[in-house]
Parts: sequence; C-alpha cells; structure tokens
Amino acid sequence: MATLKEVLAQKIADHRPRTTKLVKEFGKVVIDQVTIDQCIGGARDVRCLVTDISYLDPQEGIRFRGKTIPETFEALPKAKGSKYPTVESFWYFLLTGDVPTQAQVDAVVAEWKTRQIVPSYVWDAIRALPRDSHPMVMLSVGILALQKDSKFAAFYNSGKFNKMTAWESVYEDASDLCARIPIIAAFIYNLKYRSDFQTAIDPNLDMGANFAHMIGQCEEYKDVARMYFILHSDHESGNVSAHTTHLVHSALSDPYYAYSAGLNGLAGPLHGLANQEVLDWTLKFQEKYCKDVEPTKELVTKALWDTLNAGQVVPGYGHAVLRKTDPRYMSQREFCLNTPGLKDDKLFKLVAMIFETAPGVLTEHGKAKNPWPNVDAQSGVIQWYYGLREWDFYTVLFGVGRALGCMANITWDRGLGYAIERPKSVTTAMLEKWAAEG
Ligand code: CMX
Repeated sequence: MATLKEVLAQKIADHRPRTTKLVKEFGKVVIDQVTIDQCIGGARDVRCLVTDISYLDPQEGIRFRGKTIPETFEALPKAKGSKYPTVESFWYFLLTGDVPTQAQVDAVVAEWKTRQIVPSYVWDAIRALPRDSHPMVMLSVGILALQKDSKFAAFYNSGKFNKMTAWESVYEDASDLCARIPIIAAFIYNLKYRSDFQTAIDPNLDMGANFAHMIGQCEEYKDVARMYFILHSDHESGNVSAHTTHLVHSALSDPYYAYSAGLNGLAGPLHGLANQEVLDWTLKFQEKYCKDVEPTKELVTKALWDTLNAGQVVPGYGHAVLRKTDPRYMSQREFCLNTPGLKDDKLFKLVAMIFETAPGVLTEHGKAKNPWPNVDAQSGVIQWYYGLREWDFYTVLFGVGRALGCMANITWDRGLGYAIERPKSVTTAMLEKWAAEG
C-alpha cells in the first residue's frame, strides 16, 4: 500500500502541468476587475487566490474537495464505534482529494502517533508566559517554539534546496504540526484550567479521541472533538487565518512561522475569537435580562438592538462571503438536536431562540450583508454543555482544527511552486485621480 506521502507525490506531479499550462498559455486571461470600494474595503470578493482544498459558495457554503459537510461525513471511514470520521481520515482526504480506505486511515493514525511527541522546550516556553495570558498567545508561542526543529528550514539551509522537492519537507512539518497541535492545546487547557494536571497521550486513540482523553473529557466528547476539528478546518483561502498562513509561507517562512502568524489572525474578534464572544454575549444577556424570568423573543430582540445601538457587532452573525446560514452552524445544530441532554439544554434553547430572532433584527438594522449565523454562533454552547466552560479556550479549539486546512494548503502551495505574495498598493491621490476620470 502506498503511503499518504507517496500518494500525494503522485497527485502533485500530475497536477503541476495544469498550473504550468495556465500560467504559460493563459496567464493574461482576465478573471476579475478591482473597484475602489474593494481596494479600500478589504479586497472583498477579489478573485486572486487559488486553492483546490475547499471552495466556499455564498449560497451553498463550504465544500471540502468538492463534497458538502454531510457528504464528507458520510463518505469518510468512521472512527471505531462512532458516527464521525477520524480527523486523520479527513487529513488524508484534504491533502489528496481521495476518500481513504480503512487501512490508509490506520496508517495515518499510526504515523501521527510517531509525530506526536512535543519537545520539552515547548512546555518551557509556554510555562514562561504569565498564567493569565490568553490561551491563543500560549498556542501561538507553542507553535512558534517548534520552529527550531523545522525540517523545511533545515532543508532550505542545507545548501541542497530544490523547488521541485521542497514540498516534501513542508509535508513533514505540516504533519508534525497537525499531530502535535492537539497535544499542545491539551497542555494549555490543563495548565490553565486543571491546576496543571497533565494527562499522558493514550497511544491507542485517534487524534480527536486522544484530545478528549487528555483534557479529562467524557466518552461522548470524543465525537465532539472529531466533529469540531473537521468543521473548523478550512474555509477556502481568503479568510484571515488561512490567508495569513499562505502569505507568510509564500516568503518561504516554514510552516511553524506561518501557522503561528495564522493563529494570531484567528485570535481577532471578527474572526475566530467570535466564538468566545458569542458565549460572553449570551451569558451576559441571561444575567442582565433573565435573572428571574424565562428568555423570550422580545427580550432577545431588545438585547440585540442594545448591542447594535451601542455600535457593536452581534457576534456569530454575518459573513464576508456567505449569504445564508453557515452549514457548519447547521451541522453543529443537528448534533445538538440529536443529543438527548443537549437538545433540552437551557443554553442551547436560548441559542436557538437567538437564531430565530437575530436575522430579522439584523435585516431591519440594514447594515450586515448577511444576517444569518456563522460557525461561531453554535460552537460554544456544545463545549459549555460538556463542561468546557472556560470560553477563552474556544478559539484554541478552532485553531487546532484550522491547522488541518492551513497545513494542507501550504503543502500544495509548495508542491505547485506558488510565488511569494506581493499585491500592489496605490495611494489615495491615485484613487482620487482615477475616480475623477471615471
Ligand atoms: N452585527 C452588526 N453589524 C454587522 C454584523 C453583525 N453581526 N455583520 C456585519 N455588520 C456590519 C459591518 O460591521 C459593516 O458595518 P460598517 O459599514 O459600519 O463597517 C456592515 O455591516 C457591512 O458588513 P458586511 O459587508 O456585511 O460584513 P464584512 O464582510 O465587512 O464582515 C464579518 C464580515 C464576519 C467580520 C461581520 O459580519 C462581523 O463582524 N460579524 C460578527 C463577528 C463574527 O461573527 N465573526 C466570525 C466570522 C466567522 C469566522 O471567521 O470565524
């Protein structure tokens, strides 16, 4: 049986002529134009990135390697005794576009076991931070500390650097990073919230199950971890975390530099941090409006308007690309509805009530182009239900999942020899001149 790396080598070799032909024969074909509002407004919708790992349709939502979320969950081999696939099988799928066999999945699970050991200097670096540092700082520092032993950096410095084979050492770092990031996340969780009670890796468990084990979670949470990491993995390449990782790696900074930077972007409240903001908003709502009464749609409406009138965004709602409810939201909602205790959970019911109310309020408010919920509106309540209530940790969970997409993308970036990214800037005076010229 060919290894994942061997399968990938063949895929990259087969793909290269497509990219070369497009650049050489069709390089000057126009695929988009740029307007002044896009230039000032965050390059929204400008088509200037390429990835085959996932595609985000504004109406339909994400497809991983051409498959919707339900199709992905359906197609991939499941973890033993579970309705959900292992993260390792999803990694194989993201990298190659092929649904792996059980034997291929087992091989990746075994391979990640050999990659999971985190050097002690990573623990020292994290421990050196103030204990009340945000867990995203700890995660970013932990990933950056791993840079010392980057195989890509070593290859670059070896004097034998070769553009055709450079992807192989990116693949090595990327696989190490994906295997280690849940171990580092568990360490941070235990350090901050379990009085430094550290649990050893269970060599018999897949990535998601082992994460649940290491943070002292119950059996059911193993599926929560698998689902969560897969759902948060990739959302094509223009979002802040994926784009940052791609941009930094385009300078041939190794995967550790690149993903540490990507995590810093994920930590922004308009991006990954929104999931902790959602919990914060919802609990404050309960505290302020529902101390003695049951939440109602009227009270939720009032709280939403209070937020908007205070000039704040409603966390978990809106999206730069999507124009309908995020299928990642729906997938997690379905998990809640199919989980007996969770279905009747007070907080889930409140989140469901916000789902019924917020789109109407945001539409009336008239600013957000998309009044529907995104992934972050639903993810925190599941963690809360399972007792993971330290919500400043929620973006770390996002970061563990997002590593899969970012690492798959930069492995392919190197495989296809994508250039250093360097868009051109203009001055305001130039824009004014072009505006006057019509
Ligand atoms: N609540 C209030 N106002 C909102 C809003 C929301 N949820 N979403 C958008 N708006 C506002 C914007 O702030 C903007 O206002 P200004 O014109 O005053 O600047 C206006 O509506 C137009 O914005 P947009 O084109 O609809 O949205 P953007 O592409 O600029 O931004 C996003 C997208 C996600 C940053 C924005 O919808 C938002 O801030 N949402 C809340 C935070 C959130 O949930 N982020 C997580 C996104 C998913 C993720 O990356 O994890």
